Amino acid sequence: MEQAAYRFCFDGVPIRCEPLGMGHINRTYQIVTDRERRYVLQRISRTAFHDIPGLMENIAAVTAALAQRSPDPRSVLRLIPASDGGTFWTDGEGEAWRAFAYVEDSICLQTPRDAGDFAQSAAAFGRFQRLLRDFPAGTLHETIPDFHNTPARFRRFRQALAADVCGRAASVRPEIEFLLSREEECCRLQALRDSGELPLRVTHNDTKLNNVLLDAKTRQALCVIDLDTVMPGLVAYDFGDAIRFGASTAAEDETDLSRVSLSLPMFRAFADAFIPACGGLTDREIETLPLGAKTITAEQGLRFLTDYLEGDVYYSVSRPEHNLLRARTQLRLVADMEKKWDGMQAAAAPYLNA
Ligand code: GN1
Ligand code: MG
Repeated sequence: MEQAAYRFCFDGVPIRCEPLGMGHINRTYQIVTDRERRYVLQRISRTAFHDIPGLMENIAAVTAALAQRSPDPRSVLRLIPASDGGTFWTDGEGEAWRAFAYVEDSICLQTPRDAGDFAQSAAAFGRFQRLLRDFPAGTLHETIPDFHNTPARFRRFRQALAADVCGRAASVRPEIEFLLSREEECCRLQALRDSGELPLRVTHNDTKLNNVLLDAKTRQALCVIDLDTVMPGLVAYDFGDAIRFGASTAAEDETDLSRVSLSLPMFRAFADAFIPACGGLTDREIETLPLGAKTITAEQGLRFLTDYLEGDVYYSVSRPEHNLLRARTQLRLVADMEKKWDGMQAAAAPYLNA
């Protein structure tokens, strides 16, 4: 990491470096230079991303398009070129590094303080999508193929189950049954995508609350970050992933499952800010937003459980059962969504045009 810190066109010489953020995939550091400039330095996960030039091309193109369409420089991530002029630098071990300007006076939340914070993240993700409406989606590389293809996620899950390389499957039977019994419903969105009933848009695909920066003073939405998974997708994915994380009453790895539930007020606050900010959604898209929340939550449970079965190779974990704990919170949330299904649908209904 020390080496990487000297390979970018920073203003000044790096004098401090410390870990930053709570991402599960890349390693992130904050760099401070002798000219008191701050930067974000990231090592991009090779486990998650197999086409790093393609990924960086996406980020360069998307940030350039956003910068053209938004006047405030703090509202868009700014890539810092490597000393050789490239968008990333590869070290002697083949690890790829990139750098961004640090967005000054910003905060990144793990939990919303109130519905206002959550609505701000909704406005930011909605705006992100609206600004990229005319972006040529076909030019984007698919950085993780089948990222939110739920049927494909179920196929991989079954493979992990059959291989059971860590001998963990027998101890998670209830979780396995829970997911398999919801497979049909959770594959519906993909069918609507395949049939063209739902339009493809440029989506972020990882819309956790901690992937938005808010202004530290005003708590207004500033900037959408973590652009690794910007790809063509369904609006329901972005809605769903945001709800799964930010409208849960507990953390993603809460150990006391009785604390995990869906907050309907938070769900409504998100829908009320997100739908208008996207603008121009079709009725079919609006109708399927609750299904997006359920599908992405179940899919996330499936992904955590798959990683648990495969021996924790994808998500960073800080204890042995971490992925299992995370999977359990997701399933608990799905079960609670089933109880609150009518309320979820009622929140989207006022936005239908017809
Ligand atoms: C990962 O990198 P981070 O922590 O923002 C993951 C998301 C998951 C999330 C679960 C590329 O996001 O898809 O929803 O963890 N990103 C990738 O917290 O797999
Ligand atoms: Mg992130």
